Amino acid sequence: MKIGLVGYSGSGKSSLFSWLSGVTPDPAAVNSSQSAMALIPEPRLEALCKIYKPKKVTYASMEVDDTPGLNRDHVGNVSKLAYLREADYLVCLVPVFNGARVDSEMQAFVEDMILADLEIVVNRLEKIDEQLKRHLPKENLEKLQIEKEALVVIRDRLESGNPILADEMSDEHYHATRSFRFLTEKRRMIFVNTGDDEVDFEQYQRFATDREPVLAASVGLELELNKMEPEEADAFCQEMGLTRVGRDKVVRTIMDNSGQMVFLTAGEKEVRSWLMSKNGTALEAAGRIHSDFIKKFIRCEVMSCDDLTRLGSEREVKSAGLNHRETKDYIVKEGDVLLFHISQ
Ligand SMILES: Nc1nc2c(ncn2[C@@H]2O[C@H](COP(=O)(O)OP(=O)(O)OP(=O)(O)O)[C@@H](O)[C@H]2O)c(=O)[nH]1
Ligand SMILES: [Mg+2]
Repeated sequence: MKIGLVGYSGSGKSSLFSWLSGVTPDPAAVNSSQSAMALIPEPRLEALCKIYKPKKVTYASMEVDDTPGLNRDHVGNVSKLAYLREADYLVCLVPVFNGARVDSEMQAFVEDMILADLEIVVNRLEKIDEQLKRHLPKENLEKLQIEKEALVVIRDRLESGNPILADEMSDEHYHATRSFRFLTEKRRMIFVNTGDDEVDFEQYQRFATDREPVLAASVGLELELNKMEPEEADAFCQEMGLTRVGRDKVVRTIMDNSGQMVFLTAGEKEVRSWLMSKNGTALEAAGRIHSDFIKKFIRCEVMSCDDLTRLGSEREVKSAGLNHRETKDYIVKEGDVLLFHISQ
């Protein structure tokens, strides 16, 4: 899953990208998108290591994409937003540290996304109309007509200033248009980039809705503190009266809001955390490890990481009857430790 960082110029996207991934964006590539992996903090891995003493420990990571800054005068934003088509989830930065207002910034941003989607819809409708003038096989004709019907509904919504809502579309219309990967249809959150001296991060929750959760942190301050030793950073904050949100909370909130969760695998060779979609099945989890596992899946054994670390060994979990065998349809829970049985 790709997390697209988006916002107007100077909103702190590249700073957030560096802070989360530890990678400095290439200044020569500021006009396109750049991606890097951000490790997901996972204290439970340390607890599992004490039990298994593995040769290797691997943390799950999520892909974050830095994208070109949008212009406040809207010029050129349609092509800049094209870099976000591939993103699965949008983190929209609002630079409160330089005076931006959350509501007006988000309104402008949605307007830019509407314009970008509208351009795609209008161009495609023109092409469809040209094709419809030709003689087409019945099957192709019907397909094009359904696509046109769906795009007209979408165009009308966008022209009246409303984003596309996938859950309001019929299945037929959704399938006919989902390959466009409309920006206004993507799930998103607001990232309020506060001033360094912010102490009340919770106040920004008043802008949160079900569709747009809010997270606030001072990216500039966090990036600076990141360069220090942890004790030094704490002492500095205390002395200056500064409050930090911390990378762990930010990464896990983005992970959670984007609909992802962690499952674990553990053995003497490797202890590892993995990301998967919330409410995903054991088969999907197996596919995260190796695509071959999907075909070869027989069953999986499940323990909760909490039980395992509390009781101290697999044997204890088993003798307490707390492990269970599951089929491919099992809905994986956050923090499950999974062992897959696959055919040879
Ligand atoms: N005071 C303060 N400055 C910040 C913060 N975040 C970013 N900045 C500064 O704002 C400027 C722009 O930050 P970037 O991270 O490059 O912003 P961007 O969104 O990538 O900008 P573009 O790539 O031009 O769109 C830099 O000088 C940062 O040091 C913050 O939280 N507080
Ligand atoms: Mg940048």
